[in-house]
Amino acid sequence: MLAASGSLRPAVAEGFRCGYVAVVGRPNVGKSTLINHIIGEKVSITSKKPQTTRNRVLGVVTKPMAQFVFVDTPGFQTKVKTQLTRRMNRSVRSTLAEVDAVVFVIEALGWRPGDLEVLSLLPRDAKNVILAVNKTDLSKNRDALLPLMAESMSRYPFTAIVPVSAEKNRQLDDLLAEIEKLLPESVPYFDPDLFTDKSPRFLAAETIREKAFRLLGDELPYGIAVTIDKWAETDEEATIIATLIVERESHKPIVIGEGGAKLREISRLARADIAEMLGKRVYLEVWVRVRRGWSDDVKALKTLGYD
Ligand SMILES: Nc1nc2c(ncn2[C@@H]2O[C@H](COP(=O)(O)OP(=O)(O)OP(=O)(O)O)[C@@H](O)[C@H]2O)c(=O)[nH]1
Ligand SMILES: [Mg+2]
Repeated sequence: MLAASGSLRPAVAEGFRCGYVAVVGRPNVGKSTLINHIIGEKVSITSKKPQTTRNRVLGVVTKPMAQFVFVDTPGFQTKVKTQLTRRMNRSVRSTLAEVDAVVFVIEALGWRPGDLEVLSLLPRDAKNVILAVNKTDLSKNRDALLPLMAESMSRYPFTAIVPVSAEKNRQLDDLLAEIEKLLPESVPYFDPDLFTDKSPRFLAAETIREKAFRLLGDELPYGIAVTIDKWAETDEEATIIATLIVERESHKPIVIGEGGAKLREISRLARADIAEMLGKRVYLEVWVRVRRGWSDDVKALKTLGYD
């Protein structure tokens, strides 16, 4: 459609809405899973372990009458204070100030002290905060949701409360409908075909980190980062060389595993996901390197992309 001024404008329906939606909550409540399942693409890695998400990741979904630009944020946490967690918390705070709507996520099993800490970051008079009560598939008794909703309203004046199961894709459309009401009328910000702002390179590095998070024991993963050292692509295949960075010499054998078994498994699973994402054959080589205390080292964080 050619506008009167002569400039090209996208043809959007009258009343089309578009806006930024922050998804916040304490670690591990299912923020990234929720965004991935709403979008239908893997834009943000997930794991059973808290503090999986480290960067702000955009996930975009375009419906007939609205475009939602989700901002996945790291789970806000107060226990471990390194330069990395400080940066993660700062990104949650700054995101809150910039968005049109906020989806605050808790688990259906009830409020926890960590949830209240995140809640205290929200302005008291905001009229754009929706509570998503996630993991409803885990609560055996659906009646327990009613008192939980009442308790939630006494804690904060949420605009709406929507029980969902991100994992089982339950009531995600209801959540979208509530969010849509909060978005301003606008042309879409992004090409409707696009679903994230992140490059395949970033997503590949994150995929390797996800497999390490999922396959390694409890303590190690927080000290893991991934760099992509080589990326060469043709139409048919991609050759990727990556390094898993650990914080201590003693971590190296744990990541490598007996006879290299652990590292091979991390590589195998990551390669399969990356091949699916790129739609081509992938040759992936993963090395392990020690960078002492990187998560508390400002310079190291910068080179690893966590600034
Ligand atoms: N049963 C169940 N598990 C879920 C649901 N949504 C997420 N999970 C699980 O909860 C865990 C944490 O999910 P994530 O999406 O990584 O959580 P997060 O809030 O992004 O975590 P951080 O990035 O660490 O803050 C994973 O093991 C998910 O599979 C759900 O609806 N039901
Ligand atoms: Mg996450």
